[in-house]
Amino acid sequence: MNFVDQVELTLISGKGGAGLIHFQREKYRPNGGPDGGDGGRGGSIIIKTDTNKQTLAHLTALHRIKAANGANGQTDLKSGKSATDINILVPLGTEIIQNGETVKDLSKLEEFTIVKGGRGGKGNWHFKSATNQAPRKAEPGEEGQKAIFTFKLKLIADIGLVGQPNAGKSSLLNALTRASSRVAAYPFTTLEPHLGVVKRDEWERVIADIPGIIEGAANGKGLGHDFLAHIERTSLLLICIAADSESPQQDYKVIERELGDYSPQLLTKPQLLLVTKADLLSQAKLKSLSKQFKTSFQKEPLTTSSVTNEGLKELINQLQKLV
Ligand SMILES: Nc1nc2c(ncn2[C@@H]2O[C@H](COP(=O)(O)OP(=O)(O)OP(=O)(O)O)[C@@H](O)[C@H]2O)c(=O)[nH]1
Ligand SMILES: [Mg+2]
Repeated sequence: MNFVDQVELTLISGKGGAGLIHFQREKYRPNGGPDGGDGGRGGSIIIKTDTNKQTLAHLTALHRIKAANGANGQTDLKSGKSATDINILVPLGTEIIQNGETVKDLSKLEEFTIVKGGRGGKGNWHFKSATNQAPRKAEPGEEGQKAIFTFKLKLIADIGLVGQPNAGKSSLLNALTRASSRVAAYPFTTLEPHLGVVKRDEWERVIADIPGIIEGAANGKGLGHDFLAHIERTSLLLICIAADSESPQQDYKVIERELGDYSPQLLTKPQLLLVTKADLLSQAKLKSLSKQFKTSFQKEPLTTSSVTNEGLKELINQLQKLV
C-alpha cells in the first residue's frame, strides 16, 4: 500500500525581470526619449486542492520546484514577458507547514499562492522628469521567494463511509460526488481513503470512502484498521450494508463490534444506516429488511442504489440535516 501522507518540498518563485535603460533611436530624432520597458513578473507557485488527487505520492520525487523568472524589459516601452505560474495539485485535507508552523490548512476547494513571483523592475521611461529627460536609471527585478515546506495529508472528512468490503461504498461516493473512486466486483478494491465533496447549493461536506472493514479489523485484520483512525474525526458515519448480502444483520453487527473494539468513542458518533444496492431487491424484500433492522437495532435504514440513484436525494436531505 502506498499511502504517502508527508512530503517535503523546496519551493522557489521566479525573480522579476529587470527594467531596461534604453533611448529611442529614430532617424530624424537623434535625442529620442527613454523607452526602456519594464521587466516581466516572475512565476508564482500556487497550491490548488483537487478532488482527483487522493495522496501526495505525485510530489515525492520532486523535492524542489522552481518557477521561471520574468523576462527583462525591452526597447520601445515593451515589457518583458511574465513567467507562467506553476500549479501544484493536492488532495483535500493537505496541511502545509513551514518551520513547524501551519501555513495553510486546505480543507475545501480552494487555491493559494505559496511563493509569490518577484515584481518586474521599472524601465527607465518611468524615471523621466522635467529635470531629467534622459534617465540612466531602471529597477532590477524583485527577487523570488524560496522556502522549504512540509505537506502533510490529514484526512479531514465530515462524513465517513463504513462497511464491509464490496458493500458499494465507493460506488456511493462516486454517485454522490464528483470523485472517481475505483469500483470493482471484488472485496478490497479500495486500498486507500478517497475523498469527495457532496454539494447542494451553498452546503458542501467532505465524504471519505475507506477500505472495507472485516471481522477482526480492530485488531489489525484486513485494511480497514489503518483507516479507522481517520474516521474518528468525522462527525457522522454512513454505515453501508449491501442489500444482496446473505446476512445483512450480521454485517451490521460486525461493523458495530469492530468500531467499538477500535474505540468506544466511534460508537457514540451519529450514524446513518444505509442499505445499498437497493435495486437488487424487490420493494417487498427491502421493506421486510428495513423492518428487521428496526426490530433488532431500533434503526430504520435508508435505501439507496448507485445504479438507479434511488434514495440519493433523500440521503442528501438527511445529511444536510445531520452534518
Ligand atoms: N446493482 C448494484 N450494484 C452495485 C451498487 N453499488 C455498487 N455495486 C457493485 O458492487 C460492487 C462493489 O462496489 P464498490 O463500490 O467497489 O464497493 P466497496 O464497498 O467500495 O468495496 P471495497 O472497496 O472493496 O471495500 C461493484 O461490482 C459495483 O458495481 C448498486 O447500487 N447497485
Ligand atoms: Mg471501495
